[in-house]
Amino acid sequence: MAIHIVVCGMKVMLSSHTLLEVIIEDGNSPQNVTPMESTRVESLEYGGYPPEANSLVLGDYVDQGKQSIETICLLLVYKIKYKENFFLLRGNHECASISRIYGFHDECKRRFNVRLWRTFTDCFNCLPVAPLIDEKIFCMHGGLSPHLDNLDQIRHIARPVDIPDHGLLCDLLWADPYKNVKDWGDSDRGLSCTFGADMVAEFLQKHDLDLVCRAHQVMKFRLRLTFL
Ligand SMILES: [Mn+2]
Repeated sequence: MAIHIVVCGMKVMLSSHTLLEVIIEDGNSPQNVTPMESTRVESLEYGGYPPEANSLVLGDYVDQGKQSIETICLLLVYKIKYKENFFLLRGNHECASISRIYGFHDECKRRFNVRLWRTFTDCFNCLPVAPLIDEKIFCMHGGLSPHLDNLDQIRHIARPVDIPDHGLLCDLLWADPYKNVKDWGDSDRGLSCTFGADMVAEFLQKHDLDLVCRAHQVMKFRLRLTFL
């Protein structure tokens, strides 16, 4: 059953673009824009479940506890059933090299088999990486990238694709904002980079956007406006 859900989910993911473009119509705005790391599926209780509420979930569905299989399967089923109301994008844990080490591989092996984990990683390689909401709000799991000059670069990332250890796709999934540092910097994570408020302001102005929205760091109160 799980394999069937994953294969179905993979097809649905590939049918959407790498740069997801979501246009808000009346009653169509995402009530949930949710990083999964801190609260996981429970966070849907704040904004509502599909199809009554629309959700955009910002990645890291696996490696976060003992029931990652249930979490990712439920989210994939929501996506399969409510394609227009429910949007998933890729977190840095939706990757073979990370989920191999941080728990998801072992969970699949213990409860089912390694083949299931491999099928999941094939599906992860198909997830979209950066939604653009109403042409004004740019989202990703990690952050901005010094390699990102034009949003077409994201549109042109072909999938299935593994997450590389440097470059645009790596930064979109791994970069972090730094409050009191300007420009681009080295990340303590050992890959990707950090970016300051000046880089966000420049990016927003250049692309005529209002907001960058990301996940990747656990927030005590679910949400923090880093650069306001
Ligand atoms: Mn993350």
